[in-house]
Amino acid sequence: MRIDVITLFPAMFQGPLTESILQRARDNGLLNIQFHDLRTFGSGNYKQIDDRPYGGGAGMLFMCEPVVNAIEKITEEGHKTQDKGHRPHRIYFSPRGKKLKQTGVENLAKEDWLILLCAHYEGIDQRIIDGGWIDAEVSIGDYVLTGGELPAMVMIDALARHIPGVLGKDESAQDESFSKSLGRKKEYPHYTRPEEFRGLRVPDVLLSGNHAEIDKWRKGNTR
Ligand code: 4GX
Repeated sequence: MRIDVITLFPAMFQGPLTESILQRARDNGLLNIQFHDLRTFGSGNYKQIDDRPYGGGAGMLFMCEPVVNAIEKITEEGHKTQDKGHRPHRIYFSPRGKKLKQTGVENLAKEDWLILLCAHYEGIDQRIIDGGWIDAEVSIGDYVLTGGELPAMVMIDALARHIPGVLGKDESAQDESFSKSLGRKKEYPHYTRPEEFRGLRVPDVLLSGNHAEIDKWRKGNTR
């Protein structure tokens, strides 16, 4: 999967996306993430990308021109290596968006090209959405963050796990929380050695070796 991220702060993505499973996926060519600094699409000596809202009020908004130029340039560049019928799925992160759920993550993992727009301040000029440059407005939860960068990282992390080959055998996404096999419920509790810790025992059934009973116990202990 190719993911193009539009952000004013590409350095924020260093760390979360350069360790462990995600870095391994990038090294293996399963995940190709490119960052695009919105500032480079700004106009004038100051490379302006934001302005004050019409009607007044606090905060600044990303302007139409730099954002649309960024989306169009990324799309055109992509068409040099992929055919033109190939369209990126363009996502904008906002608390107004549709709540991200595991089923949505699984569907997104089927895409092979995403553009993620990370806004700061009060968001973006609505005409970027109304004009058809955004396919989906997504929220990661009902709270307000300082920008769309953390939501982008959360989405990339959640969907990378569903790209075939990203998880190893021991990291399978099969029986985990919200999976189809667990009826979209939250996972059962887990225990490891020792059998007793400060008087707290591991449930007997898990030590029994009876896999039918263990399965029954696990299915009965989801939430
Ligand atoms: N889930 N943020 C977007 C800018 C903004 C402000 C107001 C629209 C209206 C968020 C979230 C989130 C912070 C990203 C504000 N956009 N994004 N940003 N919760 O809080 O996705």
